[in-house]
Amino acid sequence: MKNYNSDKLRTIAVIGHGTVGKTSLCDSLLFAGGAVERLGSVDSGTSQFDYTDESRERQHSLSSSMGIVDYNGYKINIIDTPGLADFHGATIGSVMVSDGVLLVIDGSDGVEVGSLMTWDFAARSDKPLMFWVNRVDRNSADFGRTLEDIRKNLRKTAIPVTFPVIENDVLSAIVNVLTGEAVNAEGKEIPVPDSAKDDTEMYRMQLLEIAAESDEKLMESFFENETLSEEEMTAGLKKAVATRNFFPVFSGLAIPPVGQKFLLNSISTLLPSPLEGPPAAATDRDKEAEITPDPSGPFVARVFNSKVDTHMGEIVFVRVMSGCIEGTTDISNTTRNSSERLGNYYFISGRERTHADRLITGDIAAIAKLKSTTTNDTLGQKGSKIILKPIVFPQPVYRVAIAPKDRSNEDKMGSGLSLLAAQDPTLILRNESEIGQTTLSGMGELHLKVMLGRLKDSTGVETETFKPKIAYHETITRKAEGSYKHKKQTGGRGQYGHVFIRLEPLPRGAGFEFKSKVVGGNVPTNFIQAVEKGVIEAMKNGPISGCKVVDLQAVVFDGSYHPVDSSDMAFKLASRKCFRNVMLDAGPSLLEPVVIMEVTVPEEFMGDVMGDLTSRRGRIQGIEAEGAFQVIKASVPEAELFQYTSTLKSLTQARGSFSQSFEGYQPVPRDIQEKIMAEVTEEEE
Ligand SMILES: Nc1nc2c(ncn2[C@@H]2O[C@H](COP(=O)(O)OP(=O)(O)OP(=O)(O)O)[C@@H](O)[C@H]2O)c(=O)[nH]1
Ligand SMILES: [Mg+2]
Repeated sequence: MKNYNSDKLRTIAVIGHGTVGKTSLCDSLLFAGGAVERLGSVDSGTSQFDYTDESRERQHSLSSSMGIVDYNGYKINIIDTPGLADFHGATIGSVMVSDGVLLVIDGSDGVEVGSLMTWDFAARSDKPLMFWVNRVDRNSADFGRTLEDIRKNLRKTAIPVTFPVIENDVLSAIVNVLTGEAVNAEGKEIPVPDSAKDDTEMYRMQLLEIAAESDEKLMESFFENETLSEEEMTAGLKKAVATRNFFPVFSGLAIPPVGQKFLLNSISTLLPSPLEGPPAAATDRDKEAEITPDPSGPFVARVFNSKVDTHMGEIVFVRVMSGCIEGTTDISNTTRNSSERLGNYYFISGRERTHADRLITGDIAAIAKLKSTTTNDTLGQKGSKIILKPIVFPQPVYRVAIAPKDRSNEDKMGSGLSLLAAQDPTLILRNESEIGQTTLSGMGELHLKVMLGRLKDSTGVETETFKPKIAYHETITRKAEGSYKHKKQTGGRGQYGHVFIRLEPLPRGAGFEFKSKVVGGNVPTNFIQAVEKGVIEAMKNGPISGCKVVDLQAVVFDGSYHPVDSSDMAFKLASRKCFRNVMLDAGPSLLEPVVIMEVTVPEEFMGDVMGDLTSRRGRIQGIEAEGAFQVIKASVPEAELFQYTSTLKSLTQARGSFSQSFEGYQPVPRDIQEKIMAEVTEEEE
């Protein structure tokens, strides 16, 4: 593949709700742009984007994939992304490295929850955005209604650059408002149908206005001449796209391809080049810095994705944010402060890969054979300390306990899952010592299923998942004191330790304090530490449920010793027993972890979702409107939230989403405490 300079590069991430036809559209763009001779199809398993077994089996894109079109002297990188929310980590990464995004909307269904979610990704990162209204030939499709829906739910300045003409219920043309061209449903050029002339004029006026408004000079020129030259129009629209004041709307069919060339043209003319994009936020030796996209600047690249490729092994995907390198170069992974040798890099388009000999600002490439580089790392020149501001990925909210089916595979499972978790920031593996389980958290049930499928394919390890144990805590509710004498006379040297301990509750979250108020050397100072150790050990397994004990102060205030028989061990044992007895007198109670939930749902589901949260012992703390959605904030015990993702899906027809954060520990109500204690005893038995 020939080398392109930065001004001739464009990267577009194709985003949107699931199954609206993103992958099909990407395949059709490769075909229309002449990158492939045969049109790939998701339905026949020949897609250039959904080509892995897992995506074919599930009939969804499960990670991002790349395509390249050489069009009119421009190299257009197309990144297809998953529509399913479970895989939005990949979608966000792709949006972050694009010059602009293409939000695909179904011509019948309009703006859906996945459209809103992915719109948000682009909005948060300030990316220029264009729409593609797909499947406009369906009987149920209505371009005008869809446009209204976009304008109402997303942005008013969504204006068609191309629009469909329906005559006698069939698609007769796609008209290009900017160029005055049209194609019919077979993709052949035709004159603009008479029935479409009024709409063409109306949309053209809207485009003129938005172009003129983008720049004062253009506004003057518009007032003087009542129109703009073609050049002025393009310049004005391009500026309005870059500043997110204008959102061009395209339309057509992914299958069979209609309208693709108009889109490809506009990607090169309306989207900002990598050099025209904003600088990237970063730190340089811990000071804030901005990385200007400049081919002659220092080399800086962002890793936005990584995976294991069947041919190349582990590969990472990067976007070059600045600079240019050629051939093999020693570079630095500035995030990990390690060195890497960059020599095996490729441009990937569908199933094809081409060895590259140069990487320049704006390029998207796959790099093989790096030692320790993974998603969200920054690569830079040797000696560089520049670290790009990391991509913010969503917090995983679906957590399960996990174990290998064959217990001897424990280590293999751990290393396999660690690798997957390093590649996918929305997957988190933890060894949770407090509950004695390994847990895996992801975005949803399907996400974890797919990841565990990958684990099995790559390592052969099969796994089982369980409901994770809850990390209950125990505490006390009142002051109490008592003593314990550990005394044993067995043959030779005996054991003797005698302590008086007082326990007092501390505020929630305070943890543990230990004090000695022993006077007169009744417990010699050298044994005090053993007394503290005894208490700490006893606190690991509380007397009511075997859970960790927290939020109390223990004071050893008296005792006695034996000059020969006393030892650390004897005092530790005495203190453990004493603690246990005193704690049972101090009104022991069980605490449970509580999380703050922020559940975002369309208004119509608010009642059901709130009712469900309340039935989970949740306390509603507030409700706020966010566009067409309501955000319910509630504090809910973690024990009641297992697989909430699935519950919310069924309660809201998959239109709700939520995030959660740890709030703290709260006392468990009496009746429930008894149930839990019964469960714990059962488990122990
Ligand atoms: N007739 C027709 N079918 C289409 C069109 N676009 C997509 N489809 C069909 O819609 C289904 C889903 O298409 P995909 O391209 O896989 O959708 P997607 O948006 O990539 O889906 P996810 O990857 O799950 O987000 C497939 O069966 C396609 O054949 C279109 O323009 N016309
Ligand atoms: Mg897809």
